[in-house]
Amino acid sequence: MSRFIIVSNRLPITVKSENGVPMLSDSAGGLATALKGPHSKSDSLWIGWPGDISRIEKDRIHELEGKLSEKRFSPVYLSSSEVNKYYEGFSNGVIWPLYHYLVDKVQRSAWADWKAYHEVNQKFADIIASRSSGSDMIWIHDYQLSLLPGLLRKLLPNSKIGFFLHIPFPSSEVFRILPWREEILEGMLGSDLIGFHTYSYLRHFKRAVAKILGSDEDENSEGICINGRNISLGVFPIGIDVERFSSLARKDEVQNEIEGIRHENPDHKILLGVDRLDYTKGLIRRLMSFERLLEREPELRGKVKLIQVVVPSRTKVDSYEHLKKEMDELVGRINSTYGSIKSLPVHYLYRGISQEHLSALYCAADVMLVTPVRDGMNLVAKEFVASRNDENGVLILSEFAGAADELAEALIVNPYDVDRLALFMKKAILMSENEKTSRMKRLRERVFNYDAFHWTSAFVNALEKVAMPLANQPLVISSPDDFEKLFEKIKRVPEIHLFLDYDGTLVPFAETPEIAVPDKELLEIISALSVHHGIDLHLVSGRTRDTLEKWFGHFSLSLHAEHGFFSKMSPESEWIQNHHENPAWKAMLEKLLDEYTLETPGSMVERKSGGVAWHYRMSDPEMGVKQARNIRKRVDIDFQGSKVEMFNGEKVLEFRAKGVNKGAVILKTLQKNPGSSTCIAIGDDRTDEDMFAVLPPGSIGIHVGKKNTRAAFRFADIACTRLFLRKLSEL
Ligand code: ADQ
Repeated sequence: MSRFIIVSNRLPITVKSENGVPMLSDSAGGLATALKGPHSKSDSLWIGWPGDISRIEKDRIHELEGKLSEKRFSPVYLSSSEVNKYYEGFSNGVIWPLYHYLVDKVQRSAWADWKAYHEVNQKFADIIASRSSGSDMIWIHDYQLSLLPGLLRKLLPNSKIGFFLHIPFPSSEVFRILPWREEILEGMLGSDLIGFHTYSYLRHFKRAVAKILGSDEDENSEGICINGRNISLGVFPIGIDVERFSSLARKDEVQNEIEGIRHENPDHKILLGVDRLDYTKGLIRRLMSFERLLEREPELRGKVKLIQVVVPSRTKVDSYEHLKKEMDELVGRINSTYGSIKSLPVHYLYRGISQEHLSALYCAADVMLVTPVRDGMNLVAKEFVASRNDENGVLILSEFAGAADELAEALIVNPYDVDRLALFMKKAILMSENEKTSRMKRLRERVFNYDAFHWTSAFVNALEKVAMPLANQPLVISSPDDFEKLFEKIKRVPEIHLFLDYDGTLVPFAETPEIAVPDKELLEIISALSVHHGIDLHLVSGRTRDTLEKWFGHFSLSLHAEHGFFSKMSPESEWIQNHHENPAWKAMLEKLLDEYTLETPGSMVERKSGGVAWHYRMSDPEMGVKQARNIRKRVDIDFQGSKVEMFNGEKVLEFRAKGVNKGAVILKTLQKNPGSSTCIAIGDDRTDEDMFAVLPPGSIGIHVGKKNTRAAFRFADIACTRLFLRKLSEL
């Protein structure tokens, strides 16, 4: 029976030991609240690390497991060394700062913890696989587990896997600093659906995949097609439990506390900051801006107060310790410069506080400061808005928080601009009641409509809808044992027609077409195939006659140049032109392509007799795709009615006379040989699909690589093609 499985680094509970007896308390974190709904379904399971359990007596572990199992939690135990390396090291010392664009905060020592990161992700995969029925819906959370979808896909090919990244996905320019960028992208791409808080994180991810893994960037599609799989991408901004914050604010004890705070500060405007201690939260610049405000606006001294609550976090990491020291010093400096015997301008609490106290502070504040230098979303901003049933209070929000995409009615600020932030503080303090209410009303509408439950159901619904992986996918052929199955199909046939594409099928793509010369191994294979009595060998390529002649003219085989525009059936025969119109459009088209080549660094025009190709393999991937699209649009308009056909190959736009295609080569061969109709066609790109489309029954179509294809079989790479051909030549 399939079930719903949630996976996060931490389980949403804290394990305590009371005289050695394990006790569980629920955590009130945003993720725990948001996922309460799906986890309350009777058959769901939540898998994660239960935290440090070293204080639980050994013979009481089964008791802990019983309590966890009652809540349908399944533990992944981590040793202290694993926690140090996988969690504090690689996750928080490398990925966290890098994804928040704080490259100088990346811990060099944690670089070595990649291995542990990989191992713990594998440990999660093994445990999930052991608990899964094989066809579950699995939702994995966050950057600590970015390899998990890929590792799990190998163990559970038929499960639906979703992944949500709670932190930003940075620009590919920053992401590609990571030496393990391929592994991380491939890990995430094991999912069927990947969710981000904002559209720009999604774009950055898509760009990184195009740039690093070399997939074509299709701007019209919200997904990615790679490794023969379609992966959906989506924007799902996380929300909060709005009812909880709104009703907390109505509670008597909270109302009393609000009164108390106002009573103690009768003539003060209160600015509030509530953050985890983290260098991403912009704490130092926020304090500097507040200092600047007091410096510039003497009349506000003694009339404004900043309450800054900071919850300790990652206390063992050096940069956090350093930040704490810097905070202490800055608070000391501001208070000693602008404080008086009666009051201090900064009221600084370094501890976590209860949600009731938090609620009272949110309601008592005149101005809420949420000014991270980078933040995936930021829930504090939404908690503040949900708490303000009085439709009062001003939110100052960093443009670098994901929340800024949604909360446009806040005062949006660049947190690096200390002067401007100080100006915004003043503007917020002096804002009219009318403006405050009208802004807050609209903020509340957004926060209430897109709450935690909306977020969860949007993601789960999207995951339910994504296509089941592997359905109708070609069978992957990877070993000599697999080859045997193919050979079984053709062993009794006296002759097979073998059609081979060249670039991407027999040799890897080179930076420019001239470089991809056949090597010794390939020439040996071609030679063996060409003298085999049961094989009628055809090379069908987009290359020119001259090139094919130079490389393969001496073999006993048929050459088809320019996708079948020309053919040469044996070393002794002449080239024949299969299509006879004079391509009048060609000169005009070459002129147009030359113009685009000048504008597009890295691109080039390949001139052929019957057509022309525009290559953009060496161009910036995004620019290449964009320019190819522009060329297509121009050709659609300017060449309407002419006999030119255009199509996209592998980073190349091909133009040729209508009716010329590789499929026609197969049809012509079969016409000439009415008695034998078994074919094998092997190719890697769009032009080879024309061959697969016309293969007669009993034939074998093989796609090389990771794209979507109509071929029934798939080889992972060129090495596999070569091994197959060698074995075929030995049959
Ligand atoms: P965090 O970086 O932890 O989360 P955030 O979204 O601000 O950041 O959530 C912090 C939570 O801690 C809030 O619920 C807040 O109430 C609570 N909190 C903060 N200070 C506190 C204090 N002093 N006492 C008690 N509670 C306190 C990551 C990403 C975010 C993303 C979330 C959810 O970094 O960008 O919004 O995940 O996806």
